[in-house]
Amino acid sequence: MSFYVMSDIHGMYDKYTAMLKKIRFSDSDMLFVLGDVLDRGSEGMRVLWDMMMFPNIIPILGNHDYMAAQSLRMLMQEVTLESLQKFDKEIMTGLTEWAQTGGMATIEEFKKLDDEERESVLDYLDEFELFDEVEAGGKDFVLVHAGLDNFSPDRPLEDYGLHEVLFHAPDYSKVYFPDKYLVTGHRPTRLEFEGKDFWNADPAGKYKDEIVFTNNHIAIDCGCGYGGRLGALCLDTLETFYV
Ligand SMILES: [Mn+2]
Repeated sequence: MSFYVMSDIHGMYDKYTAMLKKIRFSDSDMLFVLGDVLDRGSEGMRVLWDMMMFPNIIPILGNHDYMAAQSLRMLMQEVTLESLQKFDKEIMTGLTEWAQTGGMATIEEFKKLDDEERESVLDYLDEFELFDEVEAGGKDFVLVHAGLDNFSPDRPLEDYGLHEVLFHAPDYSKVYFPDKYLVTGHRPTRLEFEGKDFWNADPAGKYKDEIVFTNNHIAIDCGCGYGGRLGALCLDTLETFYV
């Protein structure tokens, strides 16, 4: 059996299924998906639906999955005087931010589900963990989508709040855990390590879009949602895979 991680699938169903094939994912393996399954690409719901069928896929929450879950629950609410009174600037800002960062693709797909499917998807999103820890191949790993903001070596992982693990990339120039690897997604490695051309897809292959190992960090977002690649890592062997 092997442990695998991938992250930031961003609705790219074909890359996700191709990756499962590539790593020969089996019932005895375990895969941690480090968030941002949804938004940007057009088939995030389809990826979620597939993940739900695997008891050995462990989902960890990303900021996009969180924003989507919050916003979709809001949109599903029946409009009443009471619901309108609760609708404030913060909620409006949340919806706008989500729409501007790829949420429309998710809404389009969500509309096509029936009521029961919508509930199943939202229930599944509620199960996503904020972090996980695993030992594989004699090494210890902390798995989180972005975080850990306001890091201190003395802080237990349970102490970090939602916003501290979802929205802020770590400082990759610093070692956080001398005896563990911190595995993160969230920021494409092309942005963090290769350049600053965040938005443009790159048909010319300017970016390598590779998993980066540095200072006991492993950054695994290979820009799948930006026209780059989906990366996966086998934790036991540290072997990398790309689609
Ligand atoms: Mn993210």
